Amino acid sequence: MGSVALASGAAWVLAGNDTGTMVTASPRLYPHMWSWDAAFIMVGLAQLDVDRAAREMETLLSGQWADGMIPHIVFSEENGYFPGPDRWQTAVVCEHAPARPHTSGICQPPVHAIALRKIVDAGRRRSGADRRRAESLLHYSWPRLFAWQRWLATYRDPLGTGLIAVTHGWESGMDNSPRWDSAYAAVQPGADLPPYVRKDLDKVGDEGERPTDAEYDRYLWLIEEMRRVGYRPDEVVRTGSFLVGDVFMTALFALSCEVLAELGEEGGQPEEQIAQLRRWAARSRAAVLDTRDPVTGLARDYDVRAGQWVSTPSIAGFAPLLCGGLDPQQQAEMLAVLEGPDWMGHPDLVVATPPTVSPSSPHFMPKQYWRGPQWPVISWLFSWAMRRGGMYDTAADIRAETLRLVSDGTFAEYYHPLTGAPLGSLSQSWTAAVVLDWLY
Ligand code: 9WN
Repeated sequence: MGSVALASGAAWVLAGNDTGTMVTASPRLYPHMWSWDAAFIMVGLAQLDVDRAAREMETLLSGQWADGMIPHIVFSEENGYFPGPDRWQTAVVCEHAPARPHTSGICQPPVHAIALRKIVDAGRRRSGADRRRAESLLHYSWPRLFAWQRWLATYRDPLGTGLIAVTHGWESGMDNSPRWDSAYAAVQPGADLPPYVRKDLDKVGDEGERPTDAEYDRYLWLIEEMRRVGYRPDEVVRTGSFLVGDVFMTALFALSCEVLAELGEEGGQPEEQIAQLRRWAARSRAAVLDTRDPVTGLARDYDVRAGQWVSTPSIAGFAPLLCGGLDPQQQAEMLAVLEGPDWMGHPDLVVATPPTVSPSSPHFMPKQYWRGPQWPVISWLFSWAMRRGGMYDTAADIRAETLRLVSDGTFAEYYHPLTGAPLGSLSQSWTAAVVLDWLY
């Protein structure tokens, strides 16, 4: 499929998934708004329609909790996803959760400042109404995104080092990555876990593309633990069975603090808050660099409950390339590993984009969700951050190769790295959105 057809196909996917106030993450599997999906969707919408992109941000922020957390799901009126509002019961047990819209009680990676950057830039490139809309969105969103970053810095830095922790694998956005296997192995679902029925399995081509039932029991048990402590962020961190310093999330936190600080300078926001964002960014960037494995040089997560590093290699190992901070020599070395034969340069890959797990690893499962497939949205994120960090060649290569991967026009959630077959949900909004950004 050529670029024009691909761009119209991508716009068609976003229009098809648009309920009017939200573009759902996908038509059947995910009929709601997911926090980090929404940010990438805004990046695509900004190219098409600044006002529509701005409304997407407003819908997301309508679900923001009173304490600043942006929840990982803002629910639509659809009933096709489990766990839905009845299971989460956030507004029933937590005073910070809005009564409407219904929301989940955990968060996802903070990439929203990037979306705001894209909408503001798109508005400024145009004139009149678009420019005014973007400036007023900046004014409206900035304090809210600041509150979101502050929530993470306040509640999710249990070690006090700037390494941002997740309390559920879903918060990382990489639900069943082998990064979380050891931490999940220690989660013992209680005998009183209320029964449930999954709704995801009949919506993908093959059940083997989704997490297992044993994994789901743990996902649901962690939510049950949180519900029982009223989703109070300090209690969740103090008592939950799962607490891992997530190096990928931390890098995105640092990156977003910088981007938000820049937007704040342009938009005349309070100097003290801008300075605070820069301090958080510096601290978390340093925390990312401190996680590097002395042998492989790759960044690692830290299991706070077990008190140990998680050395399982995954795409998250390259987190320093997202937030910067490496010296030129170290950066060149890390890029060489990423582009080398264990990762993007692996001879069996159909396209040279980062797989979520190295095909050389014993953990590699080529069609299983976050255990090996290539995710176009992750490629976009690396490419965007690399351009920002001056790694132009790799950024351009990743863009070109991902566009080759998605030229089948299915806009799949993820792709089989050894065959290029589309996997998971088709017509996935964030895949369409990042393609649009690349083609405009
Ligand atoms: C749970 C929506 C989301 C993405 C995540 C991806 C997947 C949900 C699920 O779908 O997670 O949050 O039910 O599998 O892992 O990154 O935001 O696209």
